[in-house]
Amino acid sequence: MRFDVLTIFPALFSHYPREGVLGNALEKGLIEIHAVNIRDFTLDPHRTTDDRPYGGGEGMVMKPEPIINALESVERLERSTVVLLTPQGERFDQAMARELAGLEQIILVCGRYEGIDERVRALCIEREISIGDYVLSGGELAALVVIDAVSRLVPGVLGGERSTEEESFSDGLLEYPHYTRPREFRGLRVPEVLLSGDHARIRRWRRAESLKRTLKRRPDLLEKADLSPEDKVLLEQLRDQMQEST
Ligand code: 9D3
Repeated sequence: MRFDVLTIFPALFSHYPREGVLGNALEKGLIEIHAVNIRDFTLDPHRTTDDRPYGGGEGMVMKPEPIINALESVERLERSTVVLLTPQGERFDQAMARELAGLEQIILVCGRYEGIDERVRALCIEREISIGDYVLSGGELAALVVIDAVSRLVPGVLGGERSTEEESFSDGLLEYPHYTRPREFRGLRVPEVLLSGDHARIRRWRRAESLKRTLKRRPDLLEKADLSPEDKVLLEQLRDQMQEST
């Protein structure tokens, strides 16, 4: 998977991806990240990337020429798409990450200021993505989020570690609680069942904890979750228990 990121802050893409899972993926050549400095594609002596909005108003708008020139400098692979990170985009989620992971190249355009000249959208942008309903200072952090989530789905990236199947959201539930040594920490003990060695019992306990957490914190996820008949019975019991305690 190849990511090309158009930004006025290319340095933001040098450190985060070099650590951890992404760092390993980069070293193995499973992913490539090319940060393209939009400022390098300005033609004026001041290297201007923004200008005042036609019609007036607050803030500045990113000029179209440097972005389009930067975009045209990027080598295009066969299966590629051009994405604009914007608060007006479609909400990014795991399903969208899976879809994007099927491509060979994702070109990510990061806006700053109030946004980009609308003609960049009209001419080049194939898809618009937002990572959620909060205000960021620009598209860069959102681009890193997309790069991280998509890279994890590239075959080979999650080598020895947990498979993608096992991860939260792949079956649509939140994860059960995790514990490691020591058995007792500041008076808090690891649940007995996890020390029992009874793997069937442990599996059932973890499933019940996942369902409990999801019901309590993210009931919206249960509608799309992958639930067995046993899960549904358990969920009904948990719902009844919640009713009793209120
Ligand atoms: C306070 C400025 N807002 C005026 C109504 C508009 C605005 C413009 C540019 C708000 C944020 C930004 C910069 N954000 C992004 O470019 C961005 C973003 C985000 O802010 N939240 C969630 N996902 C994304 S993707 C890109």
